[in-house]
Amino acid sequence: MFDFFHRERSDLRTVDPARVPPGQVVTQKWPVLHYGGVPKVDLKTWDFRLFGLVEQPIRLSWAEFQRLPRMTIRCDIHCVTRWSRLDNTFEGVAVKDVLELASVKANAKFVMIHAEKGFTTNLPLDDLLQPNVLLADTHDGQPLTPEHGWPLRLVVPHLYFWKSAKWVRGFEVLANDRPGFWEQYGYHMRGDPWKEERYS
Ligand SMILES: Nc1nc2c(c(=O)[nH]1)N[C@H]1C(S)=C(S)[C@@H](COP(=O)(O)O)O[C@H]1N2
Ligand SMILES: [Mo]
Repeated sequence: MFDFFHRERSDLRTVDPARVPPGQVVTQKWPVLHYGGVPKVDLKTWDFRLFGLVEQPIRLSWAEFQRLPRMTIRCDIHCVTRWSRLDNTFEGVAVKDVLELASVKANAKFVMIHAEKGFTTNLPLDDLLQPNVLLADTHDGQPLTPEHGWPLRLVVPHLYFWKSAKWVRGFEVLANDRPGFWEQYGYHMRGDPWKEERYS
């Protein structure tokens, strides 16, 4: 039988089953998954844009982004392809702080995330406003590697990891939901791993 007191003391490889959503298998590695190639990014021309249903459209340079207040989260990753990676540390800027810069309009309900090379993913605004949702540039104390999204990726710990867009470049605030890249192929519009919202 599972004994979490023993695990806390000694056995880091013993996994608390309550932390693993249905249908998931825990891995110690961090797989790399994305469509297409790893984009080449130039920080001199990089920007992050907030547009759509906002009072004040915003364009942040990399230097401006670096000046925003930072925070660290510890979270588990759950990929729809059935691997989970526990205890990740990400550092970056809280998404709710970034959205506040633009002040979203009263009828805003959804956000389309835009990343390099036209990758998109959609999610409800309420999910993005959760306090531990981050625009992250480090993982476990190191700068993100290019294949994991350097210079900046979204991290939405409570949804399947395909919502956590790598190489993110902007948020488009919307009144009505619209499917992003994987969602157009049938992936779920929200993607809660605890409800196994894999496909629509
Ligand atoms: N820009 C971009 N972000 C993306 C993807 C992608 O194809 N392009 N794939 C998503 C998917 S399906 C997953 S599972 C995670 C994988 O992140 P990782 O490679 O850091 O594990 O990135 C997500 N973010
Ligand atoms: Mo994925």
